[in-house]
Amino acid sequence: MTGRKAKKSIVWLMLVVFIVSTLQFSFDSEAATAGWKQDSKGWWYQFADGSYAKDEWIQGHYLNKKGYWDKKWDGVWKKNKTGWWFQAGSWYPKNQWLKISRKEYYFDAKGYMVTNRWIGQYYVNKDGVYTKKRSSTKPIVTPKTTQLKTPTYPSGSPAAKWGALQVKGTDLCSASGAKVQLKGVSTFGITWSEGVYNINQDAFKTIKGWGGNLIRIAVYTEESGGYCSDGNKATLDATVANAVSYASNLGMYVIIDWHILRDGNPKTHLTEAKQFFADMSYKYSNYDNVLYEICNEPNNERGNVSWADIKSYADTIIPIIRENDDDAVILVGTPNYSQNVDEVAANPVKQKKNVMYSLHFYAATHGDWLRNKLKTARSAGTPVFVTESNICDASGDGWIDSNSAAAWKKLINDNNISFVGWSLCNKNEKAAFIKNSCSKHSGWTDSDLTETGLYYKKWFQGK
Ligand code: IDC
Repeated sequence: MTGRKAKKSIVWLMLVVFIVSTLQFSFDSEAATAGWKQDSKGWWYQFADGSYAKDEWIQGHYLNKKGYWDKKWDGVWKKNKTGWWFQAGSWYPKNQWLKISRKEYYFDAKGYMVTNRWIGQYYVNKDGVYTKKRSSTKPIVTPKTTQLKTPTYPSGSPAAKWGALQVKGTDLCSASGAKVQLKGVSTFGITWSEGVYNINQDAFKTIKGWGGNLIRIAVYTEESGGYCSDGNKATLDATVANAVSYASNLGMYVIIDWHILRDGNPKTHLTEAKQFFADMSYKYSNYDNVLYEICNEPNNERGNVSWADIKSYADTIIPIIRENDDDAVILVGTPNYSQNVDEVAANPVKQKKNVMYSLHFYAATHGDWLRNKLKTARSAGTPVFVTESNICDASGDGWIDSNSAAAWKKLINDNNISFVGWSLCNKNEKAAFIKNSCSKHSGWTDSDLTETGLYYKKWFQGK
């Protein structure tokens, strides 16, 4: 190497070092200066990580495939009765994905933004935003239902005020994060006329008038007329649909309850359960007021059913619901007729988001020992929802224990726990809300109600 060349290389080396260090410097400083940039070719947009926007919209401006602003495609979100679309100049997207403000949206054949649905392997949530991908193009269970449009809840109603509920810690909360207490009634089994009689708009309105904000629909599985025995599925589906629409028209929340009982093990009718929840969660994925109770009361009538068995069932059903609805509240039954909520904490379900666990009490049978399970569960971080209860004994008849009822009420109210009373019927049993002598199917006055019915009415009223 000649002297001159050596000098030259030192100069080059110094230059390289200088460039590298300024590059380093500029990368660091880029972090602080993300935003619009301009060069001789036009405007472009840089992100905090140093990368730049291309083939996407930022603040309504289209950055083309090379990353430069192309004014003629400036875009804006628009909305009509059918839904949202994105108008970019004179064009709007159809049957395609679009990246807007760093989020991926899908637009249907008519150009409307799609919500709560799988587009092939990709899922868009209720805001229309792509959130997740599954490994296969096929759903776990293909729904056989049609997805319904987002309902409009009456203004000021519970569903309009609170929106899509969420679980935070052990609490049920509104979409905006405030603690809420759902309180309501369960229909009697929709498999029977006593149940169906009181499923009508006025009946639910009467409950709402008492301060109730929740209806639970008891879909028995194995009992006579049940979904998995000799019941007519189409009729039962229609009854569920009616009940959901009445509740939704009133802006009340509604639990679709897979009422296992005699079947004991939730896996007894696993195939039907999978299809049922695929169907319901697809149909109602746009409904913020629908909750899913996946097994009423697991029990040992057909051999031991442990929490591990229930958990394994839940870990099968929850992903099926989540494929269609990524945020609905899901209620999971617990061992021994939904009593052992204290067993959950050691081994909760896999997908924990917006999952709560059911506790059922019948005050005359279940005393301090069951209240203690509730306390233990909550202190261990388990969110509990009382999806069924009564002030009488567990047979649904027998006697009423006012002291135990008062203790339950206090514990539940003190902890803002959501609860449901069993049941809205006039059957000749203590658990019924309506006197056997009353044949009205709505608009019940105090003299039409049983001791149980009056108790819950007052409870809803905050008395
Ligand atoms: C009962 C009804 C009763 C009906 C029976 C069918 O009150 O009229 O004949 O179901 O098996 C539960 C169950 C709920 C029971 C209720 C009262 O979830 O289905 O309803 N109960 O026994 N758990 C504890 C009590």
